[in-house]
Amino acid sequence: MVKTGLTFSLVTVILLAAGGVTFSAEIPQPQVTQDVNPPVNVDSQRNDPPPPGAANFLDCAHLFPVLYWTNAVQDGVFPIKPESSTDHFDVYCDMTTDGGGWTVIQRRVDGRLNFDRFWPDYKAGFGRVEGEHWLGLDKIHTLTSQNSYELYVELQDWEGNSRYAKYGTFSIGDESTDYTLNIGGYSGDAGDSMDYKNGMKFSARDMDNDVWGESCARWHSGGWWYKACAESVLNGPYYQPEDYHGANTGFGVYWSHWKGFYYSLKATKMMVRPQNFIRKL
Ligand SMILES: [Ca+2]
Repeated sequence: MVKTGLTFSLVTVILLAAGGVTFSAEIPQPQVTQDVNPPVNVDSQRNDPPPPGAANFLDCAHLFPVLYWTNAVQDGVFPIKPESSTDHFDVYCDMTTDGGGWTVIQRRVDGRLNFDRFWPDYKAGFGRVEGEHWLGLDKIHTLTSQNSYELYVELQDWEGNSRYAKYGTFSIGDESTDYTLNIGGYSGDAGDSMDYKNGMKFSARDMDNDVWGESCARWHSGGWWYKACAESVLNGPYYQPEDYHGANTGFGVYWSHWKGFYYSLKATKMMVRPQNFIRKL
């Protein structure tokens, strides 16, 4: 294949996909730069209208082979349009972790973004996909209902360690189900801190769908799939280490099977990919 570089805003290619289907696609580029391996600028603003090719990609996995065959594989922001979505929207694509092709649905990295929000925010999403964000329950539903999806959860502590939890099955219902969670098939080295909440509805500060007499979302200060309440909460309040004092502070961003209930993590990333994603092209 011809190496196209990254200086063009659009590249048109025709490729033979792994399944033997020939198609053409216009590739939206995440950054306009002269550098063939540009660092991702998390503060960059995306104000340009979507490229014509935006509607071609159902998720980051769908886009991955196109980048692969043009030697343009890199993490970055791309517009996608899931099958039942009425319009395109930007997502952050992790094209390098565990074979790539992941569409990021949640990210905590520095605590700049407040996650203690009401139902409409969790429904629509908040933050900017270049940095900390919640993609939004409607979009997560739209994504995970167009195919069979898996979930990858990446966690970092303050001592430089990383762990992950991968779930072979992940989807959420639509709003009529209060975005009920369907999750299973754990593997990884972080421990399974999501299984307990399988089949649970989503709750936020102003929407109590848990099975506890009080509100888990208010108790934990973040929207999540609570039961009574949870073995992990990745949308809890973010603490710098000097501000966090275990149980005396309360819950933060935690994954109990790795660090316990009273350890607030440095970084989290949740991302989804179709189960039938072909890692080796
Ligand atoms: Ca309750």
